[in-house]
Amino acid sequence: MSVLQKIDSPENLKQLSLGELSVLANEIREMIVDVVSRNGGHLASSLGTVELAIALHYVFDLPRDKIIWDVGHQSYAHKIITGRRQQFHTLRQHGGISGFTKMSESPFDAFTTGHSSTSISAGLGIAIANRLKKRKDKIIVVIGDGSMTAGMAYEGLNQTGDIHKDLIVILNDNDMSISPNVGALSSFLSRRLSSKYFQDIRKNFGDFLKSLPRIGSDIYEFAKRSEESFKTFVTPGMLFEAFGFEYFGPINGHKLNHLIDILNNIKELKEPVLLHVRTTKGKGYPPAENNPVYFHGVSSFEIKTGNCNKSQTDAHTYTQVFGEKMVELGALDEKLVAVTAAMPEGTGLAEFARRFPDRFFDVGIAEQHGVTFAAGVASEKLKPFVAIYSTFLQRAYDQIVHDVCIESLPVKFAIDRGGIVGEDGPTHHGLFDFAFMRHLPNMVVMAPKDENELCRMMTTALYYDEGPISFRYPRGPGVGCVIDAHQEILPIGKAEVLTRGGDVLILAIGRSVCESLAAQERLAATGISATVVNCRFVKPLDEDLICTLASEIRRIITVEEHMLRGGFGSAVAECLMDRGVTGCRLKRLGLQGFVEHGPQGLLISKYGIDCDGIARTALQLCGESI
Ligand SMILES: Cc1ncc(C[n+]2csc(CCOP(=O)(O)OP(=O)(O)O)c2C)c(N)n1
Repeated sequence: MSVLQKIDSPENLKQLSLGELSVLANEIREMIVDVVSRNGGHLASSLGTVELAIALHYVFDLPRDKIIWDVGHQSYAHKIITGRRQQFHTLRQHGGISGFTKMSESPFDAFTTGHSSTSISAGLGIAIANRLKKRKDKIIVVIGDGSMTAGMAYEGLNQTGDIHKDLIVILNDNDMSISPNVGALSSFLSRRLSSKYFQDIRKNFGDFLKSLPRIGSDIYEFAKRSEESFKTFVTPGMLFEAFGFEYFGPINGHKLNHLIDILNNIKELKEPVLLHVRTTKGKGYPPAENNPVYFHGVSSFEIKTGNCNKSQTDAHTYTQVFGEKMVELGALDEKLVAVTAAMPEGTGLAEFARRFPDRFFDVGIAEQHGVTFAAGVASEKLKPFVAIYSTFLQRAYDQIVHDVCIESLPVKFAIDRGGIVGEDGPTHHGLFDFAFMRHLPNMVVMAPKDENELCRMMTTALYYDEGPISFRYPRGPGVGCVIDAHQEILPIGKAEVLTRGGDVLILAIGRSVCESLAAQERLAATGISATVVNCRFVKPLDEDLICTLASEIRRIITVEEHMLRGGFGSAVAECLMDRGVTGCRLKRLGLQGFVEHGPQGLLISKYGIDCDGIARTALQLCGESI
C-alpha cells in the first residue's frame, strides 16, 4: 500500500514520519501529473505547493484552523489530503471536483476562490469573526507573488496590520505570475542576493568590531541593536514590516523539515505574520519546471514528453485571431497601444509584446489600474486596446464608469472569454459583461458571430474615436472561416439579416449566431421558416430593424451566451416595449444562475442555448397561438 492510499484526512498525515511525508509528496505529485495530463488544469502552480500543503496540514488542525488558498489553482495537494483523493480523478469534470477551492465542496475549503488576491481580506474577515466568537483558531492565507501585484492584497495587509489581528500570511514566491511576474514589487521580492550579502557583511563586520581592542565589544553591542533597522533596508521584509507584520524568510518551500519547524514556531505568535516561502513552479515534473508558463494552466498532455494532445479542430481560437490582428493593426497604426493584466499569453498578446515592446503594457493582476491607465493613454489621443477576460473585467467596473465613460474616452475593450468558458467554472464564466457594459452611457457593445467578424470589429474599434467601444468573444476555436484581407468598418448599430422566413424571428448575438443558423436549417427541414439576424451590437441596438421584423413575424427568440437579466434579450424586450411594438411573443434564451464547471458544449446544450435548444424553443413557439 502506498503512503498516499492511507491518507483520507489530514489526521492520517499527522501519523507519518518525516521520511514518509517526503514519499507522500512524491506520490501526490505523481497523482497530480497523472490526473491533469488527462483532465487539464493548473499543473505548475499546484506542483509548486505540495510540500507547503503537507506541512500546513501537518502543523495546523483543519477544518478548525483554516487555510485560504489565493486563486485556489494551487490547491490540488490540499484537495487530495483533505478527503478528496478518491474523487481527484474527476478534477474539473462535469459533476466532479472543482479546479479551485469551493466552500460547498468541502468543509476544508474555507473560502471560494478563483479570482486572485482575495485571500488576505477573506482571511482577516474570518479571523475577526473568530475573535468575536471568542475562538482561537489559526487562519492561514497562502498567496502567490503574482497575486501580490493586485491592489486588493495591500488593502487587506493594510487593515490587518492596523487592527493587529492574528493572521498568518504565507507568500508563495516563485518569481512567476502566469508569465514572469512584473512590476517593482517583483524585483523587490527577489532581493535574495542582498539578503545573503547582508548576512555575509554582518558576520565579517561583527568579527571585525569584536576584534577591536577595548571599545570593540561596546560598538558590537550598539551595532547589534541597530541591526534590525539596517536589516529591514536590505531585505524584502521591509515592506511587510511597514504594514505591521512580523516577517520571516525567505525559506525553501520544498524542504519539509524547515517548513514544519518554522510553521510550528509561527503558530505560537499572536500577531500578523508574513512567512516568505520560495518555491519552484512545476516542481518535480521537468517539462513543467522548464516551461512553467505553458504548464500554468494546460489542457491534456502526454506525460512522457509534456506535449499537448492535439485539439480536434484546426480552426484558430478567437484569442489567436485577436493576437494576430493586433500585430497587423499595431504595424498599421503607431498610436495603437496594448494593455493586459498579467495575461500576455492568455489574451494572445505575446507576439504583439515581442514586436512592439514600447507599446505593450502588462500591468500585473491589476485590472482596475489597467483600465484607468488606458483611460490616461486615451486622453492623450492614443488608441489603447485593453484585453481582459470578461470575468476579470468585472473588477474594473467603476473605472470603466468613472474614468472612461464619463468623459467618453476612446478606450477599446477586447473582452476575451465571454460566455461559458468550460472547466474553470462559475468563477470564470464570462456571463455578466453585456449587462455591465450596455447600461453605460457612451459605451458601444459588440460581439462577433465568427473570427472574421472579430477582425472587422477590431478594425472598427481602431478607427472609432467618439468614445469607448467593446467587443466580446468566446473562449476556444472559431468556426474556421476565412479571414478577409481587407476589413470594412462596420456601421455602428447595424445588424445583419442572415436568412429570411416568416414563422419565427431569431435574434442572436456572438457565438449564438452560428447555433441559430444551424437551428434555422433544422427548422426548415420541418417546414418552419426562420429569419435569423446577427445583431452584432448589443448597444446601440438596431432598433428599427428589430421593431420592423418583430411587427411582421411576431414570434421572437433572442439567444445569447449571457445572463438573461440585463443582457441582450433584455435590451430587445426594452426596445420593443419602448417603441410600442405589441402583439408579439418573445422568448429569451440565456442563463439564469451561476453555471457549474464542465465542457463548454455540454453546458451550452444543458442550458438550451445550442442549436437543439433554439430549434426546440422555436417549435414550441410556433405551436402557440398569439
Ligand atoms: C483578478 C484575476 N485576474 C487574473 C487572474 C488569472 N490568473 C490566475 S493565476 C494567475 C497568476 C497568479 O500568480 P501567483 O499568485 O504568483 O501564483 P502562481 O501560479 O505563480 O503560483 C493569474 C494572473 C485571476 N485568477 N484573477
